[in-house]
Amino acid sequence: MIQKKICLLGASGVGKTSLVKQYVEGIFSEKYLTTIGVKIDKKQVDLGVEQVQLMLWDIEGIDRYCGFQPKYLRGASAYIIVTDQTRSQSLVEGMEIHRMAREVSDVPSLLVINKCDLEVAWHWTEGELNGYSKEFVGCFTTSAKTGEQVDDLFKCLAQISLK
Ligand SMILES: Nc1nc2c(ncn2[C@@H]2O[C@H](COP(=O)(O)OP(=O)(O)OP(=O)(O)O)[C@@H](O)[C@H]2O)c(=O)[nH]1
Ligand SMILES: [Mg+2]
Repeated sequence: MIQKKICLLGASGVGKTSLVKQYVEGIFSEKYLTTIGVKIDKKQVDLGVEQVQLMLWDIEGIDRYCGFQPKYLRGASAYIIVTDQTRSQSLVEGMEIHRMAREVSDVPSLLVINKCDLEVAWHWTEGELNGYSKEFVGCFTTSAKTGEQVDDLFKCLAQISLK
């Protein structure tokens, strides 16, 4: 079976670990345990014509305490930039991380707007968001809590990782 490495990048607390937990284990917890370093999970995706084993690299939040570490992207077939729609700054930081990732990798990437079960508390208009989305292969609005669009997101990642 083909194995594909996928990296989850983003500011801290946006829900990277929760998205993986929801996808792999089908569970969600309100408790916040920050990731140190990286945690790797696996899940098999059935794409009909092909079975893909995703290796999900859940990387610690990139912020003023933990800088961007290009080494994590080595060998990745795709990455996602996760943002939190209740925090404007998480999109600004996400775009900055995307810029840094682009310097070392040209693999396809998706923009993820997470916590869609909560009220939108950022000031981006649809037009501005479309502008940001243009820099990615696609954009998903997810909830690690309800599971909304979580399976679709990872299925899409499996598909783009094969290209
Ligand atoms: N309501 C809601 N809460 C969420 C969602 N995703 C994550 N959370 C909460 O947000 C907090 C942070 O979630 P994590 O998944 O640990 O975030 P992270 O991006 O892995 O954080 P770091 O490892 O520190 O970078 C936790 O309290 C989660 O319960 C979501 O979709 N909806
Ligand atoms: Mg985490």
